[in-house]
Amino acid sequence: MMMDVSYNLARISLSLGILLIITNSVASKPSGKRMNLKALTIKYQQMVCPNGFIRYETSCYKFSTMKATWVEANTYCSAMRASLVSIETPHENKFLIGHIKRQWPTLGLSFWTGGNDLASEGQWTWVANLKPIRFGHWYVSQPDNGGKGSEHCLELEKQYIYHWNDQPCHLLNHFICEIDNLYY
Ligand SMILES: [Ca+2]
Ligand SMILES: [Ca+2]
Repeated sequence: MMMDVSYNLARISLSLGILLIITNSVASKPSGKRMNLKALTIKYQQMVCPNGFIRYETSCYKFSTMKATWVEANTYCSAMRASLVSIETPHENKFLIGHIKRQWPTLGLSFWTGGNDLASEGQWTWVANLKPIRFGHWYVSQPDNGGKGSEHCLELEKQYIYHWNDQPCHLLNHFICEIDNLYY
């Protein structure tokens, strides 16, 4: 009886071993079809943004049509599997401002971004990844932590031609959500 059990276990081990060898050889030498499928999947993900979002480079953006506090805006973006926008390059900044100017040439709306120094005064980070803000497009003399030191959220300010400004987070602004890298 023990012999039988050992024999069967040995057979199972052998079968598993062969299966592993086959699996490894397939994985290490991907066929053309496998590679094409992966490339197609990535291409598809890069082409598609959810409804209401627009594409720029590797991100999708949604410009809100309503106003909210910074915290409400952040919650709204999260509900769409997005974050308040992180503006990490001059190109990205230029695209966002260009879009606002084209879409709302006369209305002049200010927009919340994900920038904030809520955790530590003067230490500006993006809410999406908590990374420090490196690139900056602040208006002259901003950030000034005005309003008796109550400005901890970063907006694109209409009065400053969409340069960056720190503003009290409880004020109502339009806002921009971003899905970065398109792997949502
Ligand atoms: Ca970004
Ligand atoms: Ca300010």
